[in-house]
Amino acid sequence: MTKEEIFEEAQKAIVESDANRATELAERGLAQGIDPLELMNRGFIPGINKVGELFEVGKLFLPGIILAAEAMQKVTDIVNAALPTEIEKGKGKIVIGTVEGDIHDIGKTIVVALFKANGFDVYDIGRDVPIPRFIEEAERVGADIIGSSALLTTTMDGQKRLEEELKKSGLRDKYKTIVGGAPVTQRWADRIGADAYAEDAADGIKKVRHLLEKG
Ligand code: B1M
Repeated sequence: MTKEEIFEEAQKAIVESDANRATELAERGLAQGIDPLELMNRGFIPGINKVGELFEVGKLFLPGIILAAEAMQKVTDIVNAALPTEIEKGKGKIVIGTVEGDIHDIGKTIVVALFKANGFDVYDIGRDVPIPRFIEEAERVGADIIGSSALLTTTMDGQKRLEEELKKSGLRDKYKTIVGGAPVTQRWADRIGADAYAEDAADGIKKVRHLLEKG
């Protein structure tokens, strides 16, 4: 199969919630030497985005998204495990989680895997994480950066509360913050006072490096 055919089939497998086919394609793509991130960005992620679109227009219902998400989770695990790892570790400590009220974590898992692969110490505190917990964990591990993910317009507010809580506790200058998630934008980051916004995992690496350089 050509690279383009794999991307096309990968997208289809997610839309059809065919976990077996999706994992087979992930393995095949990696064996053919396709870059893991390209495989996600051009194959599987467009598939899950399509699922979101079908849901939005009422052509697919919640059980359908759940099945597609399960298939997506499986391929994410396979592809993440194939990310080449930097030998040099200890480039910075990052606490990351999906905010309170939000259980979407596929994107965050990709971001976490890429951060780890690039030599950062990542403390993944999971999903549906109460805002104070982000700060507690950052204090506990001596983090440099706090990252939050939000996938719902209603839960983006948690990212704003994180900024407010940091200010209230006098810790705002101690940490850099980065926000991400499908509905999140640079404009939102500016509005709430986050230090950076990342569009995707690769952009996250760029932004985090920049934040650490700035000190
Ligand atoms: Co939900 N969901 N969902 N869902 N879901 C969306 C987000 C939605 C847009 C679908 C739609 O209507 N089109 C919609 C939100 C609408 C809105 O807010 N305006 C929606 C809804 C409504 C819901 C429920 C309310 C449905 C219901 O119950 N009626 C419910 C809410 C549950 C809750 O959280 N409380 C719900 C539930 C679910 C499932 C559980 C079934 C499942 C999630 C499973 C899981 O994550 N374990 C699910 C899914 C899969 C989706 C869609 C289809 C796909 C999300 C995804 O995984 N994308 C989604 C549609 C969409 O977003 N297009 C949808 C792929 C992933 C790789 O992308 O997460 O954006 P993403 O991450 C990217 C970047 O954003 C960035 O990098 C990642 C990699 O490139 N990024 C960061 C993310 N975080 C970052 C952090 C960073 C840096 C970059 O630094 C810290």
